[in-house]
Amino acid sequence: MATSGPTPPKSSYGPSTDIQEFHDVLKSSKRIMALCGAGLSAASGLGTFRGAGGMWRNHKATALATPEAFERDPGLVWLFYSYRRHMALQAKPNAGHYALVEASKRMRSFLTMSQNVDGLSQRAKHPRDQLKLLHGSLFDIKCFSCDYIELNNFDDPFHPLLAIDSDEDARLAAAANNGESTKVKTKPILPKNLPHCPSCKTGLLRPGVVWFGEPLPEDTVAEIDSFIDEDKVDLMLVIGTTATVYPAAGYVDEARKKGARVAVVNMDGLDGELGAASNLKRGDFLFQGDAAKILPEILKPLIGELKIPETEGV
Ligand code: BV8
Ligand code: ZN
Repeated sequence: MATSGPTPPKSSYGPSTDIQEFHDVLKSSKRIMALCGAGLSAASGLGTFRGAGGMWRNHKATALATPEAFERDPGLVWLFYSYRRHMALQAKPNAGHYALVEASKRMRSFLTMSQNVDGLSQRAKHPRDQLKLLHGSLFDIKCFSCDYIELNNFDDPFHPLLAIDSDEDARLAAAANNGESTKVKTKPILPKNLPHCPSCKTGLLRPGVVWFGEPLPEDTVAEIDSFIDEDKVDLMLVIGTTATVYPAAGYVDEARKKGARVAVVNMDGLDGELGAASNLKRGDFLFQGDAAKILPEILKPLIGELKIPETEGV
């Protein structure tokens, strides 16, 4: 069946990459959600999970992010998180974080869900009730046995035994980055010498992050579900994430069911791993590149010219 006339424009059956088109959709959007991952903090110099092969001292990062790993060798797991606390404290929020903050201040019904535990959105003063931390924070400390929790502990190191000689780690990460296997002996730390819970006295303290196999914070999930149940969702931004970890990645389809268009901001394109956001279609958007550069651009109708605050509010 020969179809006469001009070939239909490319976006007629795939995601659009046209910022003007996106601006029109943004201007007519009343309720927006955003799902963020490690790529949002990449421009701040923090490695992603997939970056450096997702390895830390030749340990698979995801393998260390489990209660089983903590039971097996709490010292090793603590060194992993102490390294990430140290790196996150050295880092600064970037224009991507600040663009989301401005958008949230200008639109109350703009809800940001972050899988990041690095604290950078909080340090960019993201309105707290519009920021949902799905996987906890490196800077909250919990007890492995009782429900003791200490919020916002920024001690670096958290315990003298967990001091990070970041040059050693930077050397190792660099070696891992260019695929060199790094035979590193991490000095074992005896559990009895690790920080214990001031409340039950017997439990080991642990980072306040959600490990694989652990449920997300109930109150956070309830707040997100009530936002989704409340009304139509016009736009779902999927920023710097492979969207392969659940239930976080499941919110992309949840928003779709509420009528949302999906807009992906990622260094990778359709040939990359976009997980739950890979089935992009007509009406959706794909902006390939650095979130710190793209977010201020695509959110301009809402936030105007983004001004990065000199000092950082902690
Ligand atoms: C649970 C905290 C049950 C710790 C993290 C359904 C199907 C399949 C599996 C499951 C399922 N449901 C549950 C599971 C199991 C599991 C899971 O999803 N497994 C996956 C691997 C298949 N889920 C769980 O275990 C969850 N819990 O299910 O509990 C339960 C229920 C009741 C009672 C008891 C138990 C808990 C999951 C949470 C785990 N914790 N983090 C820590 O950080 O150490 S997950 C962690 O990994 C991150 O938080 C994040 O979620 C994920 C990493 O993904 P990204 O952030 O996307 O990073 P990544 O490196 O992958 O990608 C970076 C992206 O950025 C790339 O696309 C890259 O191209 C892009 N990029 C890079 N630079 C830039 C950029 N983009 C823009 N600009 C740039 N500059
Ligand atoms: Zn305790």
